[in-house]
Amino acid sequence: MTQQDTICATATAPGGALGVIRVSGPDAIGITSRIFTPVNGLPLEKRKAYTLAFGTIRSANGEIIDEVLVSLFRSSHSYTGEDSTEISCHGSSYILQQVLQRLIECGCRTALPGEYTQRAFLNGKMDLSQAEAVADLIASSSAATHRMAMNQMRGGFSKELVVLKDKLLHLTSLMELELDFSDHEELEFADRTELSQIATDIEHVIARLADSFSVGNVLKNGIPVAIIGETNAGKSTLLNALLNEEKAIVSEIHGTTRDIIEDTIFINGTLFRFIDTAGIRQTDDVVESIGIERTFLKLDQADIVLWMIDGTANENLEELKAEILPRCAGKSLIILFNKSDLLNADRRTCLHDAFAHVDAPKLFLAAKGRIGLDELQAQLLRATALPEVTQNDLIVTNIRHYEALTRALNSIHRVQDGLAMNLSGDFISQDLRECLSHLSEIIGGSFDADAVLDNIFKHFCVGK
Ligand SMILES: Nc1nc2c(ncn2[C@@H]2O[C@H](COP(=O)(O)OP(=O)(O)OP(=O)(O)O)[C@@H](O)[C@H]2O)c(=O)[nH]1
Ligand SMILES: [Mg+2]
Repeated sequence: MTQQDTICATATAPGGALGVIRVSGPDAIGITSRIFTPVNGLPLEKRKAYTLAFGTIRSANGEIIDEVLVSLFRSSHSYTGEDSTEISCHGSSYILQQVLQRLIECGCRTALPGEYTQRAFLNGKMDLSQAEAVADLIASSSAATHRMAMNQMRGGFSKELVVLKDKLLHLTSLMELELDFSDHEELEFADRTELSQIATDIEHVIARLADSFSVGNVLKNGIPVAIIGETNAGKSTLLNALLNEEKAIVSEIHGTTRDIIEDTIFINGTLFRFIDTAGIRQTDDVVESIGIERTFLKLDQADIVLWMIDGTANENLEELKAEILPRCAGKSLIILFNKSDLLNADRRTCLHDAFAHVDAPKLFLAAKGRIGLDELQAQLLRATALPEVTQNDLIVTNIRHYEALTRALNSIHRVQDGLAMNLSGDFISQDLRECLSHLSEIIGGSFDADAVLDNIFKHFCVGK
């Protein structure tokens, strides 16, 4: 990919009244000018930046394709940092296709996904964490995800990291000073207690940021809710009822679901990710066994566990209890007695008694008839204690950032240990440099630029 190219792409979603085509690169204004005839005759090249020009775009044989407005941006005061134009056309996909074709005939190439934002990063218009926030902002679907992305895009996270890096540089320079001049007995160095205090301050900030990922991840991807239980209990029926669509196959055959099926929905503004799993039972079937292993994996990863019990079945529940309950420690467990449409009062009492000693909310439900769903949703909301996110909160939502922070945290822990053990400054300096380099990865400093960049930007939509 070279920035010498001038690129073009539609920046708006299809179906609107307007469609905007973006052109960016060294020849953006020249190429746009070749296909555009301004009504007042003044060519784009002679116009000032941030102005709008009204005119027509014609096909190669002179036929008018559309009447358009062209906005003009000159480097470096544009989104990409390059000369750019934005052509506002009528939103017909035919028109947009024709205009793109004209641009390509005149020397543009089609932009790759995320290439505009990638150029903005490469031209120093934003750092990497801000560039990633652009994608998050476009994808944001709730007030919380919008606030987190907006804060990150406006550089909130980057600023905190710059302060952190300054502190680390300060500590590194104190360490290296000690190394370089340790022969000079007359010189006094910062004592190790002071260095430890600086390291502890740094550790607190990195740990706080890394910890915030558990909230950030849940807000962005939904609170993981695993629906588990014996086969035929009605788990897939419940998933479908919650999602309001026939997502999972439902049948009276035991062992219908063999793989994980998941989807997200908002309940009162909170995003939940429901995970339907393979029913738990003894089986010789190899594929089903793999599915059941995955059920336990999802159970372990979930924040909330819905244990669904077929109220009409006479399974040995004690065995299941021994298997499931210890794994639910630290999670919110909700017990669901399903098929309540078939249960008489005695059976209900019997089920209730069997679970009397289990400290969890219990609900009678008929997933098939959508009975009890409102109460279940209320319980789910009660089981969730997400903090209110303000635009100033720094919450890490990106797994790449989280991983870099975790590595930085390990390095700073080694620094702290080294100081506590009075290790030589050489070792400590090495860990400090590693910590710095991990933090640099987040905003895009010293790292294998090409590989990481391509990986990040390929997840963007074309036109951004
Ligand atoms: N009467 C009644 N039947 C139900 C209810 N919920 C589910 N069923 C039926 O129970 C059977 C099993 O439902 P599924 O949703 O496939 O059960 P599952 O727990 O996903 O089963 P596996 O995928 O095999 O683990 C189907 O025939 C459903 O129609 C209910 O509330 N009442
Ligand atoms: Mg199922």
